[in-house]
Amino acid sequence: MLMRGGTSKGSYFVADDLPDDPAARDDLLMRVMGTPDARQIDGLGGAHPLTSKVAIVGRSARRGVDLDYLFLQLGVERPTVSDRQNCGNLLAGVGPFALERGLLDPMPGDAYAASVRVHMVNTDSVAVATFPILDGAPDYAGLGDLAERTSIDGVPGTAGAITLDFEDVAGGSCGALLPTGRVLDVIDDVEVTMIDTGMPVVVMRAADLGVVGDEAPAELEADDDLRRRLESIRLQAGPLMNLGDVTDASVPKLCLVSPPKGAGQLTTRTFIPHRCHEAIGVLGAVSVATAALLPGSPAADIADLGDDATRLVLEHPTGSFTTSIAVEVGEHGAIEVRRAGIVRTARKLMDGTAFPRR
Ligand code: NQM
Repeated sequence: MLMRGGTSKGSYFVADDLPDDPAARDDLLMRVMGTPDARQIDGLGGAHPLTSKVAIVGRSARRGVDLDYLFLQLGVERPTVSDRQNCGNLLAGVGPFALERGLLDPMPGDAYAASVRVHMVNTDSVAVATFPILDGAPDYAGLGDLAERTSIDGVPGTAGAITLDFEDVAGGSCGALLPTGRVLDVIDDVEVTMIDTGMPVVVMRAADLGVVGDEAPAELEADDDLRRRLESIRLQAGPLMNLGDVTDASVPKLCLVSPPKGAGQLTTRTFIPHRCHEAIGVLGAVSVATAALLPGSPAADIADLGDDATRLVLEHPTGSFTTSIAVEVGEHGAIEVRRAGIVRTARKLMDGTAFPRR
């Protein structure tokens, strides 16, 4: 099934329909998506990392968990399939997809919402996804009487709101919220925060890289000097973040922050890690928002925090993204992320048979 999940798009598969052997699975998926090819012309991929994504969903054997969700990022031009990052955007489609495929118990006819506990295999953490139901099926458009219709920046129109609440995401990839144990590090003379609240991100001031921070993604991508400096920082950050050699990895992401230009708390431009995101990733946003709440970080330095420090609005190239997180700094400086929640929408685009390239 082809679905839009948040501001991304991907192919969703039932785990049992794919080969068990990861190498055979990855080979099949590349042939389905048209990887490697800049245009992915011979497959279902959309020629951008945000549309070259796969979600693999199955019933979970874990107690207290309904579904297992494995996310795979497929390269576009390069023949890569990576499970080293999560995707909170595709997560929005996981519950509805599972209901469509009979991986969840049928919903009573009068149900108006379903809550599922999803084990995010990539980071071994749990998210609770709540999505609207109408006549026992996913209510993508939010047409039910009790459904809330919402719009998310980066996606035209409105749809039924899907809430995602993340539990225990901190350190899922790096082993700790702050893998170096510090809020502030310096790489190539640039002050950075290396952080992981479900997505490893290097957060730094746009001004320290010689840009304003509100440029269009295409303009930033065309800046060869900026890209070279960012890649140098990323390659050094990898081992420091316990990610090892990240030459071929899609993490860590790189986020350039600057003072808000509109009504938000912080302006962001995120490299994922080579293309500049047209918006911002879900868990990427949670990581950046967490950094903005940590005194002494470059993000906190310039964030314009309002009265409600648990609700942060991050501005991005196509609008803004609201995060709701609660961070507690203990007596000895131990930082704990108590809660992280966001709202997305998702939509079934096509359901059918894919014909992989031979
Ligand atoms: O950070 C893009 C996206 C993502 C990942 C990326 C995401 C997340 O927008 O949780 O959603 O950072 O590669 O889909």
